[in-house]
Amino acid sequence: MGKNLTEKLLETHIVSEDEKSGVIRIKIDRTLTQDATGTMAYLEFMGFGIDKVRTELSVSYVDHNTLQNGFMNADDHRFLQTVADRYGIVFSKAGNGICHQVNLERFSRPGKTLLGSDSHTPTAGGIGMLAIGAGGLDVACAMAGLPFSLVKPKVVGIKLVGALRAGVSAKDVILYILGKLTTKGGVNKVIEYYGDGVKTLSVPERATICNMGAELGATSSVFPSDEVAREFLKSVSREEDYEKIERDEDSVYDENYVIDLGKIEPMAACPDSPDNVKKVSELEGIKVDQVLIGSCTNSGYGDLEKAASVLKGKRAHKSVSLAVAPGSRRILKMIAESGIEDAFLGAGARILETACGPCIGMGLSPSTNAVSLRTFNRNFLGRSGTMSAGVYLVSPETAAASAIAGRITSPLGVKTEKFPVRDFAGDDALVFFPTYTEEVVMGPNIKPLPKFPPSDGKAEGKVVITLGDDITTDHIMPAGAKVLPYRSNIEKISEFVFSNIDAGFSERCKAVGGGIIVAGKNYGQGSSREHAAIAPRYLGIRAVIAQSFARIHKKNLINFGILPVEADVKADLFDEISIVFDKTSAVITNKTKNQITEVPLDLSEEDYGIIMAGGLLNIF
Ligand code: MIC
Ligand code: SF4
Repeated sequence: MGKNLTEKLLETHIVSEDEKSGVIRIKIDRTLTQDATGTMAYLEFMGFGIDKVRTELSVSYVDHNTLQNGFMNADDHRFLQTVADRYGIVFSKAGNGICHQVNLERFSRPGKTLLGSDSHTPTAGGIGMLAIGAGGLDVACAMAGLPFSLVKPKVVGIKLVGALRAGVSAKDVILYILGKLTTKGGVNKVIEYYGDGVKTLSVPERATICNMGAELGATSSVFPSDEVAREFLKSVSREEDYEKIERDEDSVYDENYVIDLGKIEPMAACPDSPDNVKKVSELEGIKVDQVLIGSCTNSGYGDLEKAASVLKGKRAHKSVSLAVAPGSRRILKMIAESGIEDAFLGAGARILETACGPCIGMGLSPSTNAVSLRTFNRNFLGRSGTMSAGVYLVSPETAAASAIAGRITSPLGVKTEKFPVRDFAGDDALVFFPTYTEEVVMGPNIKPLPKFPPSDGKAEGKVVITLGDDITTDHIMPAGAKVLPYRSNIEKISEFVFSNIDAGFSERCKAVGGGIIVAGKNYGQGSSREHAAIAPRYLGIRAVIAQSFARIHKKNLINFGILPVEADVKADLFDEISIVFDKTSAVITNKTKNQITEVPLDLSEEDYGIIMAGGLLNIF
């Protein structure tokens, strides 16, 4: 029997496999960081005392905190640039673009593994990379040349047949999949796309689909590297990086689905979850206040071209605030040259910086109770910066058609126009290759990493919060303009833990000396931000008891010495809990309710060692 693409990518990188725990370790060829997670990752890396990164390529991007309201973000950027130069990392300066978009254009390579301290790193699966999101500490370890451990993923095969109809795009495909599989559907799985329909999708369209595999909770998503991939690499003057990598025809999958692209309709993820998906036709008529086009999901040339061709010669409705953030400087130059920018300007759009911007709540928060249509990938409560806003995730065509009408409008059947432009390699005006001459510069907001004591096999304390299902890292550790400047200052950022849903959380933890979090299913879905683990740990959290965890967050908890326990226990605020654990099991005693629950612990040997040490940093 032949091999599927995922098996091929894993087989060339596998270092070891533990059949008992199902954990594999793989070699990481390349790494990616962005500024909001990068400062911690590099502080951690520097702590290892290694002279130079040991990967074949590591790139540090600045794209999240570009607002610079105060000296803090700018200090972070300077720190990141000097660290990059000192340790052999390529630096992509603020203004060069969103990490995943720039990576695709400038640094992607089929067949390689990529570990990134951002959950949307799998975007690069659109060109046949095995790209995985992880916490900063895991990326720091990969930069130190260590293999990455993960649960051996199951492989889901999605066969694409047919072709998309006019007005329907790749975004609608992944939204359709999210509606079916949900935000829990991809945990510890790789989603692999194959079939004749694949050929009809460009690399950026494939990248859009892989990008939102993160919202499925998937370890990664992959498309084959075929002639379409070659053409893409040629268009960015990197044809020499092409390598054909495809599944064997007789390979099989753990789960199988078939999607007829011709039957997909424009879709929208309704507030407040990417899997709350409906057909746009069911939502038509809802009044729209804001339309934002951009983010690592839909900021490529083709996305902007589709939106511009709907908007060309028309004006956005007077009650709609329309803004566009191109994904990279290269795309900004291309849209300027091809007339796309003119179409946007003529429609009354604000052109934003090439960065994450409003996707991570850095500006453009909608008004009270507003309806905001975004081509982004996440609509978690409060992420836009406005708790009462209703955020819908849509395709560029739906965004543009709705901006004109001022109401949600289906673009089905709308033909889009080509705005031809010469192939554009972009330039490296904002890319800096290491010269090994800089001294690392640390501003006053960059604080040393906190130290945590080893464990004695017990986690005790009061329940400090009880939560339901699908708690996101945006609930745990909000982002946005107020909080992001403190990503390198754990003491300060810890004041904001759960602040959007429970304003008293950090004070309560301080009053009772930390304790235990009790939650439902899929705890920690969303971002890779390890701050959602370090900051609670700093506040004294010792264990999270949840019915299930999202992959990246579970690893982050372990890395910072918080015990993740999979159990369904009923507890109330301030109940006194004691957890006594060994390698394989935990006994949870709710002393207040006089209840004892024994559960198996889903930890590898390595994870257990990390928890007992009080976190991975104590092992180095
Ligand atoms: C996000 O989209 O939530 C982010 C901001 O890109 C995060 C990383 C972070 O919190 O810095 C992610 O997706 O990992
Ligand atoms: Fe940036 Fe948004 Fe993409 Fe995260 S999801 S990397 S914040 S554009």
